Amino acid sequence: PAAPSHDKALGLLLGGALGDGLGAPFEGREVVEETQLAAWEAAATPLVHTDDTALALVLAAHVAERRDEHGLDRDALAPEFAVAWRAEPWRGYGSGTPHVFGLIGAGVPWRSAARATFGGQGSYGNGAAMRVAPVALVATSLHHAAELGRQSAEVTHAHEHGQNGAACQAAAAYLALRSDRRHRLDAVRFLQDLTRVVRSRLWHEKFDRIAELIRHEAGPAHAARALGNDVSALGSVPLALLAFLTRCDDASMAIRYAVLGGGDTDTIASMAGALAGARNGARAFPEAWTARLEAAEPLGRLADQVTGPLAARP
Ligand code: R7I
Ligand code: MG
Ligand code: MG
Ligand code: MG
Repeated sequence: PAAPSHDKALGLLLGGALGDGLGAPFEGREVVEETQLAAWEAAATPLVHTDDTALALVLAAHVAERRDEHGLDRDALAPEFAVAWRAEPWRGYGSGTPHVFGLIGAGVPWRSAARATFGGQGSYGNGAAMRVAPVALVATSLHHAAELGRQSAEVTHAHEHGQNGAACQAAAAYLALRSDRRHRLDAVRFLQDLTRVVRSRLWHEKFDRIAELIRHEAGPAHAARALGNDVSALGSVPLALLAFLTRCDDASMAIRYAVLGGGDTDTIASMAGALAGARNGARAFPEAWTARLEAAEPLGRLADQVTGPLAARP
């Protein structure tokens, strides 16, 4: 398939950063007041990003670099993540990931490092899902997107849920990129497609619940109770998916819905924002928001790199 349009590629990248920056002040709050969110949306201060976008930038650069191979190299990717964490450890990282990055930086192979946390089972956190959307920009099929997502997760998240979360979000980003905003998005069909690439009963149960919440036009607080809004992959990726699917034609509303769900707001809104931007394009977000993004320039260059003409190989 052809590369996605520049507007959709940029939308995916900026949407992720917008959700991160707009959600970050509310991370960990169970209740987010609409008036507080509206005030933060209308503010003019820079949207400083957290670990979510810091690592998405690394992964985006990694796949952009290998664009003509449509793949990723885990042995190179692991130290690239570790270097980014080492340079800016203050970006709000979880507890397990810095440990993994420290080991990788010390030369421990990523496969062992990723198994060294949480009693040897590895992390089921959402840290692999939160950074994964850019792999969809170079994926050649739905299955390929899920596979790239899974591979990118393996270097830090050994637990199957950490990996399933990344596969799910990567596949959803692929579907969102390929969807045409001039046509209604069929949420049931979208979830059925995800069922084919995320093969886990627990995840399928979440997909069923998402469909039901959409049918009932559930609000964010109710949805957060039904699906979870915590730092686990299984307890956050589904809410992000719902925020996108239920507000799929209004990119700003998708982010707003995700933040109002509370809990891991930067991460859930970042994942929802990437999907919303992938479907609706960068121009769907208010200019006043994107102008505040700390990472607007590097994200713009990455969108150019993945959609521009292929560089000639020596
Ligand atoms: O997955 P990870 O990078 O976390 C991402 C989150 C996002 O909200 C970011 O915005 C940032 O704030 O952090 O980091 P991990 O430390 O691997 O996982 C996150 C949390 O999930 C951990 O701190 C644990 O509380 C929990 N967790 C587990 N607890 C018990 N057993 C993850 N895996 C396990 C586990 O196997
Ligand atoms: Mg964060
Ligand atoms: Mg945090
Ligand atoms: Mg978070």
